[in-house]
Order: sequence, then C-alpha cells, then structure tokens
Amino acid sequence: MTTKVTVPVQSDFSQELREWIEAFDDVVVDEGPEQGAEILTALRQRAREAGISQSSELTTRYTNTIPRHDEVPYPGDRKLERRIESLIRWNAMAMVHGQNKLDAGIGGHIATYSSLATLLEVGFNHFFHASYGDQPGDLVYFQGHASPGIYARAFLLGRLDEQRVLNFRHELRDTPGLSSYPHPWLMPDFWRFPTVSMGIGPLNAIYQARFMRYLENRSLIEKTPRKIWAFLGDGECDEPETLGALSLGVREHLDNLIFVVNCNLQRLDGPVRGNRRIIDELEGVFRGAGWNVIKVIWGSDWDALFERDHTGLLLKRMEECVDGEYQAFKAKGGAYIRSEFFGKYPELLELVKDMSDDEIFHLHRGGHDATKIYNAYKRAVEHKGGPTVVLAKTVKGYGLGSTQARNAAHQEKKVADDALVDFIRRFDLPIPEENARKGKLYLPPKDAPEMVYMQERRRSLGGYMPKRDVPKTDFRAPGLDTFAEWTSGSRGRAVSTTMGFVSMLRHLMKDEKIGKLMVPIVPDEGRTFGLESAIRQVGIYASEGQKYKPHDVDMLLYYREEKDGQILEEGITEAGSMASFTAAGTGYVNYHVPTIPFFMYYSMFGFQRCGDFMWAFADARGKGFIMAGTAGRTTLMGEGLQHQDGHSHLLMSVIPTCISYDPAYVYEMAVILQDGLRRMYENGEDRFYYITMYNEDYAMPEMPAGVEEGILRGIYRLRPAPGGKPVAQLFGSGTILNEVLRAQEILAEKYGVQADVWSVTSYNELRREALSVERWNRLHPSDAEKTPYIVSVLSKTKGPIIAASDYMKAVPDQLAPWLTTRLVSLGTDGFGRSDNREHLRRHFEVNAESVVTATLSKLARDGKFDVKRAQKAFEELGVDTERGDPTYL
Ligand SMILES: Cc1ncc(C[n+]2csc(CCOP(=O)(O)OP(=O)(O)O)c2C)c(N)n1
Ligand SMILES: [Mg+2]
Repeated sequence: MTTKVTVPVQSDFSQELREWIEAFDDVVVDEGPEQGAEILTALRQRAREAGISQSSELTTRYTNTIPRHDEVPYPGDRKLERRIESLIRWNAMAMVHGQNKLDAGIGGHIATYSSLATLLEVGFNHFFHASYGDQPGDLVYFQGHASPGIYARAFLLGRLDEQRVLNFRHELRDTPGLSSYPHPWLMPDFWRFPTVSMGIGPLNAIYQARFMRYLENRSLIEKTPRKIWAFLGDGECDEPETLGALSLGVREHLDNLIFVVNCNLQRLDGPVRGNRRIIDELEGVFRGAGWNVIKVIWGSDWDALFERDHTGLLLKRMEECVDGEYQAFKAKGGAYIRSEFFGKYPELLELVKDMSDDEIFHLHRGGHDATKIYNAYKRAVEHKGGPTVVLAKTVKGYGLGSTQARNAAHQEKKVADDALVDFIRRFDLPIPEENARKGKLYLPPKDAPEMVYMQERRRSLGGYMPKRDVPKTDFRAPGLDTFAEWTSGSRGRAVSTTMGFVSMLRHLMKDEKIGKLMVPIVPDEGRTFGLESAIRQVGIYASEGQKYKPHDVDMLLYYREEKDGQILEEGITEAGSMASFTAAGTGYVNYHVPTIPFFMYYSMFGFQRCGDFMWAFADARGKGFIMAGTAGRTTLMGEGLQHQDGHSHLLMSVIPTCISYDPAYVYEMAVILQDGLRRMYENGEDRFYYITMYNEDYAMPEMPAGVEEGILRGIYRLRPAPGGKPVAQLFGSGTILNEVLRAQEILAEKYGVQADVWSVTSYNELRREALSVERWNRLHPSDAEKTPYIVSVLSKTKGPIIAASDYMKAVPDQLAPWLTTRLVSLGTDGFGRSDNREHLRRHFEVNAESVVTATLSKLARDGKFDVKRAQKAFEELGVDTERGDPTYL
C-alpha cells in the first residue's frame, strides 16, 4: 500500500515553498516514508554544515508511529487470544469483586488491569521468554496494582488453584493467600520484582538492563536476546525516579530495555494531564533523552476512517482535543463522541454517518488492539542501539460499564450485579447469568481450545511467567584465615576502618574463585573512600572502554575505564546506585550468578535519600553489603549539618532483613564480612548488611582470642578494668570506642574508678535477639525463662552502663528494657556542625571527658561516688554543665 499525503499544503505558502513541498510529497508517495525521512535527515545535516541552527522537534503528530502499511499481520489466533483475555479479565474482576463482597474494604484494583490486559496478553503470548535455552529469560516488571490480572492468568494456567485465588489479600489464613501486589518476600516462587511503589520499577529496570550488559561484558553470563520489559503507568511517570535515569539507557545503548507506558490518561484522583496530552509530553521527554519512541494511539478501526478522510480534519480534530476530553469520550458514550468529537466539523460527521453510536463508542484505542501492539513490540525487540518506549493509549476501566474512564475508576472494587452480566455478554463468556451475578470465578475445562492454546504459547516461550526460582549454589565463603592480614592488626600504623575495608575488598577481588563476583558500586565517592588502588586493579566498567587517553595515564593510579571493568562508578546518583545494588544483589536469582555487591556511599545519603528503594531491595530478597562511609556525626570533620550522619543505624534498623553493624576495628569488620559472605551466599539467607565505616585513622589492634561470637552477636568485653573489681561498664561503638577507652583510663587514674570497656558492634542485632527471646518467654509462661544474650553477657557485671557512640542516644536506648536503670546513653542527637573531631565530640558530649563525667554522675546518683567530687569533675574535665542541650542547638 502506498503512503498518502492527505493534508493540503498550507494556502498562504509562497509558490516556491509549495513547489518544494509538493516535490517532497511526491517522494513520500512514490518512494515511501523512509525516503522522505532520509531527505529530511540530509537536509538537516546540510543546514548544520551551513551553520543554520534549528531546534529539532521532539513530538510527532498524534498518530501511530507505525503506519498501517508497515504492519505485519498478527501471528497468533486472535479468536482464541481474545477469549483468553476475556477470561482473564473476568477472573481478575471476579477475584477483586468477590473478595470485597466477602470482606468489605479489603481492597484491590480492577480498572488498571482492564486497561493493561491486551498489552500484557500480546507479551505473554508472543514476546515474554521464560528462558533462552538453559539461560534465564526476559525480566518483566509489571505494574504493581495490575496484579489481579497476573493472578487470574496464573489461575487459568493451573498455577494457582481456586482456593488460593479466593484468598486474594488474605495472606494470614490457614491456606496460602495472594499478596496484594508483587512481593517476592511474600510469594518467593512467583514474583521477582516489587513494583507497586511508583517509580521503583522503572528506575530498577533501567539499571537492570545495564547490569545485564555488565555481566555480559565481564563474561559472567552468556549473551542472549534477553530483554527487560517494564510496564508502567502514565501517572507513575510523574515520579522523578521514573524518568530520572532515562539518559543512562541511551548512553549505554541499552537495546535490551523496553518500557511500555500504559497511557490510560488517568491516575488515582483524576486525569494525568486533563488540559494537555500525556502522550505528547512523554514522547518529548523520551525522544529528548534519545529513546526510540513508538506511539500506539489508535486501533485498526480508526485506520479506515483515516483512509477515507481526505481533508486532514480527523487528525486536526485529534490534535485539538486534550486528555480530559478523551477521557470524557470514553466515559460518556457514542452519541457524545459523535456530537462532541466528530460534530465539530461537518466533514467528520459525514465520515461516520454510517456508523451507529455503539460502533463509534467501540472505535478502539491502540493499547486495546493486539495487531498494533504486536507491531510495536516487534519493532521494539528488533530495535538496535538504544532503549525503546511504547506509549500505548488505553482506557482505564476498559469494559467495566459505568466505571469505564471515570475519575473514580481507580478505586472501584465492586461491580454492580447488572454490570457483571453486561460484562459476560460484552465479552461473550459462557458463564451462566446467575454465576455472573455472584461474581464467581470461571475455569474452562483443561482441554478447551483456548486453554490448550494458552499452555502451548507459554511452552513455546520457555515456561510460565512470572516465576522466581533460586538455583542451588556451590558457593563457599572464604574462611576467616583469608582475612589474617586484617585480623592481626595494623602493627601500630594508623588506618581507618574505611581503608581496612578497601584493602579487604581488593583482596577479595583477587580471589580466584569468587573474586570476579564482587561488584563494587560507588556514587562518585571513590576517592573519598580511597578506591584509587582498586580502580587501578580492576578498572571502572565502561561499556565502550576508554576512548580517550586519561591525563593521569602516566601515574600509577590512573583513572582506568575498561569494557570489562569491575567497579560501577555511577556518578552522583544514590538512587541509581541503589538500583545497581538491587540488580547485583539479586543476580543470584535473575541470572543465576551470585554477584556480591558492595555499595559504598556517604552514610548520610543512604536510607535518608533512597529508603523506599532499600525497602524494595529487602522485599526482592536482595543480598550484599552496604558500606556506609564517612559515618558518624563527629568523625567526619568540617562537613556540617547535611553530611554528618548520626542516625542511619536507626533508619536501617527498620528493615527486617538488614543486619547492621557499627564496628570500631578492622578485625571486627573482617569477622562481619566473612560471616556475611557465609550467611548470604553459602547458607542462602535472604539478608543484607549495613556496615558503617569511619575515616578516622588509628592503630588497629590484633583480634583478641575468642571474640568472634561477640562481634557477630553485637557485644564483647574488649578491655577489662585495669585494676580489677569494676564498678561501672563502658560501652563504645565505632570510633567513639577510642573515647571510651580513654575514659576508662581517666576514670582509673584520676578518680580511682574501675570500669570494663565493651565494644558494641550492633545494638540493632542485640535488640532483635532480645526481643525474640522475650517473645518466646511470653508465649511459654510455663517453661523456664530464656535469657537474652545482652543480659547473659552482663550477668556478672556491676554498676551503671555508660554507652557512647557516634549515633543518636536512641541507638543504645534500644537495650533499655533489659538494662533498665543501669543504662546511661550518650549520643549525637542534634544537627551536625562544621568543626574538627575534638570540638564536635565535646559539643555532642561523646568525648572521653563526657563519658567520665557521665559515669561519675551516675555513680553519685546511685550513692556509689561522692556527689561533690562528681560535680567537680565536670569542671576539671572542661565539661560545661550550663550550656544548652546540643539536640536543639
Ligand atoms: C510512591 C507511590 N505513591 C503513591 C502510590 C499510590 N498509588 C497507587 S496506584 C496510583 C495511581 C497510578 O496511576 P498510573 O500510574 O497512571 O497507573 P494506572 O492505574 O492509571 O494504570 C497511586 C497514586 C503508590 N503506589 N506509590
Ligand atoms: Mg494511568
């Protein structure tokens, strides 16, 4: 079929201009649109050479990107596929509807899936590979709140039985239920990617696609045609995370990445862009970022109208309408569309004069037309050199009668009985009216042609999806002897825990067996952590290698970029780095390669910045190490309020699978790292580690004998009272342990007070253990009481406990239920300041002097020390008793 240029040349053009345009039209008509495009490209190039600057247009006309004459026919059996889709629609709706009838307010969504169904079905039947031979298949991020449709499909395939489906949103019953949204934590055999928090899926998908390339370029996985598909909402595109990393896809030539935006023009409250057109806006954004954009706006039945329209008015009318109007058209019916849309121009009314209102109403949008979608996906899959976005126009609540395209559609959970009956008629389902009214699930017999077809399609694409399977691993963690260099101390040399960590990481990366699995990730902070030597050792990953000669190439530690570089230097994006951490931390399940990510960042810019991604990481059963550098409110000097972190341990404590440590010494860190590798990768525990690292240099002692268990459980006695008979216990963590050790000396030498010093590596873990023991005791009142670890290690100790760290008082306070009135917490509550450590520690009252005076004060209150002497100590040690509380300064 030839292309037609139907729009007449603008009448006020000059004769010369008209001739140019007519010549161009001739080329397009005679030789095709590709030739037309080539002329334009050549002209643009020529203009550039002539120094003519012109802003290029980022949006195209409001029609499908793929013209009808370029389409291939649909390869599937549309009749059967239509039937399958209708069955899924029905069961998804019945599931949500039924559950809300049974349990009012339990929730669920029906309008989103109803807009998405065809977009997914074309994928499930023709594109989503569950495997490529013995290699894992495509990775699909589903719109989270479209989950009912995914469940309904799995139900038809026999993957979920009726009982399970009837337990939608009833996860805490006697029989297994279905989680509201995609949560691998809750359904580990089914869901892979948590997506329902808007923006998380798209950003993770982009970095997933990049990580796949990283693994390929590093020869850790085979190259396959595997794709990352991300389905997202048009409303979701308002999240900065959704669109924030688009340029990465282009920079990295990620032609393994396909976004499908379900442009149903609505979000939760109402239209996404009532006064504009979201598809135009998104086209501009994606095209501007360099993505291949495929618009799927109109269904096949519009093609006939376009062909008959020789006035160009149809397109003109389309481009006049805004989304608020398009929404109303689908909410208000055929007569309304005739009068309000076509009625504006008599020529358009004429165009549809032979169509009934009903036919007009059912003129499809592209996102409900399998042929259009198939062609878009085919092009997306075949596109080379960069990522593709399919912008598909759909109708929210499609087919749901009076709910369709209404602002309230998003939250619609129940459907009127009559609407249920209408639905089965409309979609021609063999469900008795009585069952329809009751919203009963419907499962055709196994040998029904549509059921056989559905199974066959999945078989030919390598199996069911979504599916999550974790292979057995033969991973062996290195023993602690591998870390001997670090457990034996620094022999007097002053080093920081950060330096200690980096040297351990470098050592691990050299390991013959597991070295290649290490994935260091850093958001433009490598130098801060002393990574230069690691950069030289393994290189920074750069998919295009290093196209330039670095200025420092003559230096030993030059900035080395390599196609198979190991370090992911992400630039200044904590969210992007977190997404890389997520991809690498789930490599064990998505690629069957147990990559071990080490995400190093400024601890202040961690959870505080991207907590929701961390939550999703835990949900995804992510593993790995978050190494939070420049930790502490007083150890990072000079940087002040926005940089000094005194609370990240509290924030990380909220994630159930996060094990957090605040080590003071490199040997503690070695023990923790070794155990982490063992637990996560050898034992297969779905945990991840949060470890704070400091940048203060001091001599690292040799590991004392027998402390490993204490390090891992959270506390061990580091230095008993020098003169014996301790009357107080001092707890120290991180760098503040040094202050505590100094306090022990001052107490003994100046005040004759003997105190033990304990290194507390994890208040969070101690609390968790104590809580779980308490719970057991509570549930078993007739059994002998068990003792929490913290209580048992302190059982023979005497006197008050003074706990100091570079974190807020609430961190040690977590142990208050077990330490009761013995506990005095010192911490860094309040905003940070720019100053050096000495002044910062004095300001926050966590220096040795503050620990000493706090000990004496508490002993005095307990009647164990002379009150006047205690008061005098404040003056002697320069601790101001009358200044304001630093928490509020
Ligand atoms: C970060 C975040 N904020 C808010 C929500 C609540 N929410 C769930 S769905 C939704 C509307 C989604 O609209 P859209 O992305 O257009 O998807 P549609 O249902 O229209 O396909 C909102 C606000 C959420 N899930 N995540
Ligand atoms: Mg939407």
